Amino acid sequence: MNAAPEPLATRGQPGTKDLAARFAKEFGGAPDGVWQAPGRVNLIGEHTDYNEGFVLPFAIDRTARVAVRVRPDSAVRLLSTYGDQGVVSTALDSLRPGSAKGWTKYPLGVMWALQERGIEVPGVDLLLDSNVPLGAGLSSSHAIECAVISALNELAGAGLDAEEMVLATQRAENEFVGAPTGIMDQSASLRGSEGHAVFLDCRDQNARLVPFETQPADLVLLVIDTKVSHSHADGGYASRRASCELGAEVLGVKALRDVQVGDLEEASGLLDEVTFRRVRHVVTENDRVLQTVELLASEGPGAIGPLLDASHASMRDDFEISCPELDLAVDTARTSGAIGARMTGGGFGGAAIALTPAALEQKVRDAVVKAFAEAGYRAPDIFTVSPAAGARRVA
Ligand code: GAF
Repeated sequence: MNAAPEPLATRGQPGTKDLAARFAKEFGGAPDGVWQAPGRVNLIGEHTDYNEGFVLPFAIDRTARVAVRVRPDSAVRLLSTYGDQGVVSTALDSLRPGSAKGWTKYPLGVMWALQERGIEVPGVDLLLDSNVPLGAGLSSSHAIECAVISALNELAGAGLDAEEMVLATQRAENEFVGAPTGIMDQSASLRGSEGHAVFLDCRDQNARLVPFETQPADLVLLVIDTKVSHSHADGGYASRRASCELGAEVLGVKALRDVQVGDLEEASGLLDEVTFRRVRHVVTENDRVLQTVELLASEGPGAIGPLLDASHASMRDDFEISCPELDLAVDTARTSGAIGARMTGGGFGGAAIALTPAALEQKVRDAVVKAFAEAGYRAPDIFTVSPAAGARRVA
């Protein structure tokens, strides 16, 4: 019987040499290279990306890595260091939306999307390793896609820039994987930089790196993974997106990005009650992103707590994408010392973030663990993150 794989969240990651050695053992011979891409935390700006609005995510120091070697034919052989699926073999010309299963959807989706762009993708052998927790709202799937597209862009000599890679991975997610997601996650993974958040205008992909360092302010950013697993290919994400599109149509704008906080009163008379609340979340969230960027520059991270709290309340009450575990994590973190907390990512499960004075980190951790135990919830996984480098070749 196989031993159960160690949970991703607690795994160390093999060094690039170890990954290359494992590749050689599984496939025979050395890989052409090793590429890595990080997961992300979104500081603020949720469900604004597909409304052509603003987001402020950062790349984290948890990464997906791929060791890849070009083959002389059009076969693809895929293996991961976790799970027990064994080598999955397929052919490039047989890739169709819906044809792949499990984690292989992500690398194969990227290959499919590149071919759809007219890029001649070579057959490859590929070994994946990742320590981005799966289903935790930290974008484990985009980390895989961004590592793979970085590798293939180079190996195929495609010469895509970050903007084009963002669009190709979005197409892989939307059409091949079937998740109607926006462009935030892959933008953070591809454009991330140590010590910075990525301030992205999702209308034109204009990106600016914004310094975000918690240490000098004696703060830590805690991630509380509730272990409530979610998928954006389920109906909740798509139905929120549909509400936003309906709201924009009724209000006569191209996207909700074009609605300002001052327009909300008038909008309330034009929209049904639920659509209005969805619209209000997006409009106020865009405004909170802009305020966060300004406050980070003028006063530093210690000033953004109330905006994080307001963002969570808006997602809980107006957008209705939180869940009891996320609310408990956020409320407990706040009452035990965090200066601001919110769920992060698409919602319906996953993780919360809590900006916490370093001196109170243990108190917050203990309080959250205790509250989860008392509520009868699964024990959460709690760890700190800081902004890390984006996707790159590491060997
Ligand atoms: C998920 C999606 F992938 C992003 O595009 C974004 O919409 C996010 O949910 C919500 O802000 O992570």
